[in-house]
Amino acid sequence: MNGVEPRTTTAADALVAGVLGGNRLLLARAISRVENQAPEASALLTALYPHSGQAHIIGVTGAPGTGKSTLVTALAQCYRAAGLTVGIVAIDPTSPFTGGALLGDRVRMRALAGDAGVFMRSMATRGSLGGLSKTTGDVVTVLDAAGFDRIIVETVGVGQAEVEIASTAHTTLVIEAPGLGDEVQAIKAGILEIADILVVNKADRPGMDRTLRALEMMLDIEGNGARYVRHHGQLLRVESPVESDEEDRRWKVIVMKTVATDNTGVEELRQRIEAHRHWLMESGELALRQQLRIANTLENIIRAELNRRIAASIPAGRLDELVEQIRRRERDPYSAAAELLSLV
Ligand SMILES: Nc1nc2c(ncn2[C@@H]2O[C@H](COP(=O)(O)OP(=O)(O)OP(=O)(O)O)[C@@H](O)[C@H]2O)c(=O)[nH]1
Ligand SMILES: [Mg+2]
Repeated sequence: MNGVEPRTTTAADALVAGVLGGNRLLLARAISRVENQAPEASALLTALYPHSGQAHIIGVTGAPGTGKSTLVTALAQCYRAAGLTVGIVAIDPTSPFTGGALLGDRVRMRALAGDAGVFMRSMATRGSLGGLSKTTGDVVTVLDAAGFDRIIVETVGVGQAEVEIASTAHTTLVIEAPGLGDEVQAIKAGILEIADILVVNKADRPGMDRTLRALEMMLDIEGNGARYVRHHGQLLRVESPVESDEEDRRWKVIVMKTVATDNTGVEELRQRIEAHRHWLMESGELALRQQLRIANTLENIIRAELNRRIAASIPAGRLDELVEQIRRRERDPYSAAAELLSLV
């Protein structure tokens, strides 16, 4: 014992009591500790974890500017009207939750900010070194333990982020908007595979029908019943792979239209999310998603700890030395990696 341990535990205890007791200031502080990976973070998470597991987690992803933050705000208002509490995590360096939003959006967000049933948090993506997924999961765990009924996680859909959100969320919404060349983008990112609900936001904008049709056509081809398979980049028809009663039990991915700025379609979207939640529970799919989430959490924790150990145990300058030796072909990267790993 060096005296550090008990002090850390006490600090964590006070935060745990605050989070469980609904103290917003302590909740905000607890989230900061987790986000900054403070010394008490893992004691905090260990104590909070048994209180988590009640919230329904909703992932919201899509290309920049499709209206995700606006839609999340509108959705949160609908949940409040339905009597449920909402935690919001926005992983977004340019988030209007922290500034940059139009005045109308800010007024709406401020209305939410004054509501004890809503808690919003923006997280920066910079300097995350691949640990963003873990930190997000940890922040969700804190909000979950704090008792929020629904937790909405917004990420900008570029590359890996949208795939990761699907392993963090129970229900994943993919947001598209007219006129962004979305049709092509959606295919490229394989975004349909992760969507439980597809949303065309900005339905008041020109080109909406075209986007809607393109998405529905792709769903017909690719999703909902797997009547086609991909083979060397081509879609091939598979003859009746699914029994009809089995087909009835499947979740049907549909395309929904919203105008987040005036709430059009947002209550319908909320109801569809709730329908998905019920389907998850009744079909047994919820257990599968929980397994996926837990496996993902465990892997993230191990990865983060290994990264920390690697960074802590490799002497400063040794990596650069090795790189130079390898460049001169005096060493090879395989034995160099083995040498470095032996230090960990
Ligand atoms: N016309 C119209 N504008 C919208 C709608 N939803 C959002 N907007 C506007 O679109 C702009 C971008 O909205 P955001 O909510 O910041 O979009 P975002 O997807 O969160 O953006 P990033 O987080 O930067 O990727 C804002 O000016 C919104 O007011 C909509 O349904 N219709
Ligand atoms: Mg946003």
